Amino acid sequence: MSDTTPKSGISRRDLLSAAASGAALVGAAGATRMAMVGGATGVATLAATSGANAATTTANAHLAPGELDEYYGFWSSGQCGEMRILGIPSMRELMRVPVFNRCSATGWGQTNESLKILTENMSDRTRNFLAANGKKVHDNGDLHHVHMSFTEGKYDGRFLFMNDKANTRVARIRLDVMKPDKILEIPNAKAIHGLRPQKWPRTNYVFANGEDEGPMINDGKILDDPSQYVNFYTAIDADEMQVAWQVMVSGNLDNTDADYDGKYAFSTSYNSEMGMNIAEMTASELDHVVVFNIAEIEKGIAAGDFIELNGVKVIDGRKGQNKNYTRYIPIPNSPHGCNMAPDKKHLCISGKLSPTVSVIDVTKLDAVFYDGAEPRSVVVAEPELGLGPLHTAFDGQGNAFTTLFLDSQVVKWNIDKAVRAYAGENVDPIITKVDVHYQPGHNSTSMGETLEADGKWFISMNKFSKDRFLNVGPLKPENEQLFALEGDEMILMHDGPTFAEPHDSIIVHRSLINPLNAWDRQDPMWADTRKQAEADGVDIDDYADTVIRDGNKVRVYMTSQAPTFSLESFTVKEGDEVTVIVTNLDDIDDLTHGFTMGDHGVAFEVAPQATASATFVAAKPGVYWYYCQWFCHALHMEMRGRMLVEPRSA
Ligand code: RUQ
Ligand code: CUA
Repeated sequence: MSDTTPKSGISRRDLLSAAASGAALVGAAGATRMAMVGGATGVATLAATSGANAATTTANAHLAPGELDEYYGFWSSGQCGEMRILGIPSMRELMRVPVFNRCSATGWGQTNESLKILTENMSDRTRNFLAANGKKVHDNGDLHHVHMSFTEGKYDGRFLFMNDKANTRVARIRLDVMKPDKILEIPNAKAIHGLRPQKWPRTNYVFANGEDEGPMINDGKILDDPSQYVNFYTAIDADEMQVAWQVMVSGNLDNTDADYDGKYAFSTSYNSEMGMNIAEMTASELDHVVVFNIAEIEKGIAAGDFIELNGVKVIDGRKGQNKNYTRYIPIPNSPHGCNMAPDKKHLCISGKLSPTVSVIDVTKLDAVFYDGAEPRSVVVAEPELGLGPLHTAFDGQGNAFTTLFLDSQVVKWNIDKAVRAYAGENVDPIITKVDVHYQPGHNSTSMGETLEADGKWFISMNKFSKDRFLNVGPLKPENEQLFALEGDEMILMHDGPTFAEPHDSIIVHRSLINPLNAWDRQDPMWADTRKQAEADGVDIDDYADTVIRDGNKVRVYMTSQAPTFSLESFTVKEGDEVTVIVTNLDDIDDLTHGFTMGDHGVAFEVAPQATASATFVAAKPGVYWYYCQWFCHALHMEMRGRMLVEPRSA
């Protein structure tokens, strides 16, 4: 890596050597800031302390073969762009659900059904950009935050929502089939990072943070003039999956959460300076939390107090806007995590570059909006917990757990005691600290972001694994550590290596999740395909072996039933655009087939009772075997057929 010297005059080497002297981290905020930048080097000094927590416990994370987990874990995957499903407490990975990525196994990003979902809410600007690059969809995503829909502060088992920071998108997954049904490109905003569903009265909105600032209209007319850059906060209509409104704000938006009253939503903001490099971005000791007043914003929209940008109604909620849409609460220092406690009252803002968590009493916000109270008057505690606090989770019994990135620890602390200490009482809010391995980011507790937080399990999602596993080369997995929560103790039960890079997770009791074993034949996923079949006079709910020629378009309808496809072969002409439509007539639990066209880069999954299709141009004359790539039967290898591509001249 080159040792570049940024404009600020601080070289990368300076930053790294500042971080290396670990003892210097405590104290001056400036030193802490540098330590964050060079955080990776700090890891080297930490010794593994495995076994330190090996206390006896009645909790059991080991499930015997065949035993089912009590909880579902829904995991983000960061730059992999998929969502993952784990069983908790076993930490077994149960499924990967492609969302923003392209998946070789399932055909996500290739089947016509998935392409529709990936492209139907895409802007023309993006469509044209992709076409110029020979593509229909982005092949990557950066999925940080997965959260479930709520009804009255509790998970309601309908949908999961998630962000794509890389390409500014939000997706929704249906929990009945565990597949995305909507993917939305967010206009105006740049890089959707924090994302949370509204908790109360239900998830009418999904709130999404735009992390990077840019020109209000980003068409190349304004480039290197940061004074004209803005950020956008987006409220998405969760039922329609369309943008409801946006608020223009000052400062980068990082993480977000909503209250349990349906009144306010919140975002941490780590670059109130609107700086363009690290020195500028971290110059000020105080950044802020933006509070969004949902009813006032709705009123403002209804009253016409908005501008329209790319088809979206945008309210101006920047600092100094002098209206009741937003308030800016000063918080030290580049705050990151934004977590609403299940006591309905306390919002915990993790200080990142400050060793503190700022606790906001949300019942005091009305006074700030309507009675001119000082913004900081809502801060009712600011316990000093350790270095690099990033995210906070809750046990539903008044306690909080905060990850300390720099200290490689998790601290359990009591919210009420922190409030009393802030008021002057001589109490220590810290209950316990445990070492984690290493550099934790997010954490989560079982049901912890809902009114049903049960305080049984805790996950620390650690960015570094170092020496925890067999060495697999320079690229190491991350490490996720599962703790049982018992009384005041946190007992380490399990290390789970994981591929790049789950940021966040939720742990949901299995009683709330009840997916199908086979698709409903009328599922909307393939509604367009069904319409085309009807036009072609083909009944896709029944045995089909029909080839329809429509100019140089050829539609090949076939069905799968272990161990055969209904078509043993079909013939097309060189240059034909071929669409293969496969319906899986098998309805037995777990009897998935697949369709792979050899040497054509075409493959997709067809689960029980599903229909799926893919389109390609038959540009290579010859004989090509297609086969089922999902092991389905003793005669699975024999489940194949031929595509004969006649040369054009013939
Ligand atoms: S962030 S490690 Cu993308 Cu949720 Cu805090
Ligand atoms: Cu069908 Cu393998």
